[in-house]
Amino acid sequence: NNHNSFLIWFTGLSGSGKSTIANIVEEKLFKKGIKTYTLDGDNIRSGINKDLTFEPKDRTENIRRIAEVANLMVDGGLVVLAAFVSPYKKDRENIRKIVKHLNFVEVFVNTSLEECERRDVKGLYEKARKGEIKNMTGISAPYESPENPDIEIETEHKSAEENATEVVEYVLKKMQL
Ligand code: GGZ
Repeated sequence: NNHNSFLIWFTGLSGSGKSTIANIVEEKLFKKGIKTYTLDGDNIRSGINKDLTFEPKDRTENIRRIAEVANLMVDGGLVVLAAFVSPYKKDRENIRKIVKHLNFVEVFVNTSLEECERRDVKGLYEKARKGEIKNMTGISAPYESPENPDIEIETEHKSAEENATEVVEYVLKKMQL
């Protein structure tokens, strides 16, 4: 294990901006010569976790598998960025147990439901309001906000660029670079 490898975990509602910020963080770390990999719904729920739904027990299993995979990647020396709704406090606590807690940074992308619903990039909120999809986080499924995240991000008055810079500075400080 390597003290310069990390798991940076972004949690927040659908449409909160997790992936957008994670992608900018990745670019900034790349420019510093740091090797990264981003795990998100696009590469996980279409592959290793394509058997899982959005039912509570499947979300728990989703997060568990991702944490195990991320742990292997961190062991391999990467900075891993993970962007998942990860709505349950218990599941997020389990991530800390799976990875060594010193190598774990929890980032709460705290965009309000109102704002996520206003953005509704994928039209999921509208569908959920109409009852066309069930278990939609914030509408028909819970989101348990982190009480003590390492970083809490506000996206309504701050740009993704500014927020990514904050995350990068935090991580570089932890790496003592
Ligand atoms: C929440 C859903 C749902 C439901 C599909 N609830 O904004 P997105 O589209 O790209 O991100 C969301 C993603 C959530 O998958 P995760 O693996 O991150 O969820 S969890 O950590 O809770 O397991 C959203 C889309 O999938 N999506 N249906 N019902 N988000």
